[in-house]
Amino acid sequence: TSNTGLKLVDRDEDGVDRAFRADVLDGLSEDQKAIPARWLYDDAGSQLFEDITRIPEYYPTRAETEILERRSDEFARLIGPGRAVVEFGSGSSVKTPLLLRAIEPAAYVPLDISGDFLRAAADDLAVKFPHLPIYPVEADFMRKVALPDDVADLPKLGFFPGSTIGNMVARTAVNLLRTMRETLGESARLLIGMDLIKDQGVLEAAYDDAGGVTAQFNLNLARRINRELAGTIPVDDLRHEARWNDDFARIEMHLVAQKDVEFEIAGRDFAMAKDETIHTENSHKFDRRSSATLLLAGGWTPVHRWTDEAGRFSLILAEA
Ligand code: AVJ
Repeated sequence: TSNTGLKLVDRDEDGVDRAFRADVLDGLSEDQKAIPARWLYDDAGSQLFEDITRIPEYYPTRAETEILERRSDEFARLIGPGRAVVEFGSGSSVKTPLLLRAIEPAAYVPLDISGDFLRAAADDLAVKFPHLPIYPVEADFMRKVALPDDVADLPKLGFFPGSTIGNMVARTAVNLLRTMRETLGESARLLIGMDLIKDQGVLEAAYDDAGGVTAQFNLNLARRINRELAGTIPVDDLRHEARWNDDFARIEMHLVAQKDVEFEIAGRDFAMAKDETIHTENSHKFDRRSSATLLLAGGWTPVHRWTDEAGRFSLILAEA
C-alpha cells in the first residue's frame, strides 16, 4: 500500500524532486515532447486551477456543483447514510459539503499526496461538520491505500469529482478504477464526475479562456521547470494552445514554440523547432457509452447517472 510512512516526495541533495526531473527529461526527449499533467499542480498551478474554476468559459465546476446542489434527495435515496466517504483528492470546499449534507455519512476520509492541502481541507470541513469523524490520509491514491482501522467496518463511498479521471489515458484510468475498488473494499460504491463530449468550440474555449488564465496555468509548467530544474526555457517564446483531438475525444493542452528555440534543463540541452509543441495535458470527454465502458473495464457497474440542466457534465454512481 502507498501509505506506509515513506516520504511521498523523493528529493536529491539539492532538494530537486527526482520524479519531476526524470519525467521532464524523459518527456522532452520523446519525438512528441510531453510532460505528465500532474506536474502542472505546484502551489502556483493549484492556485491558477482554482482561478480557472471561476472563469466564465470553464463550465465543469459549475455544472457538477449544480448537480450536487439539485440532486441531494436522490443521493440520499440511492446512496443512503452510514457510509465512510473516501474522497480521492483533498476535496473542494464547495462540492464536498454538498455531498456530505445530502447523504449523512458515518465518516469522511480525504486522501491526498499533499499533506498541506489535506490538513487545510480537513480543518475546513471539521468546522462545517463538527460531529463528523474525519480521518485524513496522506497517500498516493494511484496505489492501494490502507484506510484507517476506524472505518474498517463501514461500507465505503468513493468520491472522485471534477472529471480528474479524464486527465488519464484509458490504461491509467482503468488501473486507477481497479485500485480504487481494492482500496474501498466490499460493497463499495463510487460517485465519479465525467465531463461530456460537446461542441468543439465550447470545449476549446473552456481550455483557452479569453482572460488567459488557462494559458498562465499551462505556461506555469515551463516556469516551474526553470525554477526547480535550473531550466532556461524561453517562456515568452511559448504559446498556450488547447486543441480538440477528435479521434481520442479529448482536449489537449500544448505549449507551442513560436520560433526555433534552444534551452537547457538540469544541464541537458534541448531544442524545439518553430511550431513544435510540448504536450502538457489531456482532458478526456465522454458520452453515455464510453463512460460506461471505462467504468466497467475498471470493475465498476454504473447504476445511476445525473447531468446538469444543460447536459454538459455527468456525475455517475457505480457499484463494485
Ligand atoms: C482538474 C483535470 C479537472 O481537465 O478540466 C482545467 C484541469 N486543465 N483547465 C480539466 C484543467 C485546464 C481540469 N481537471
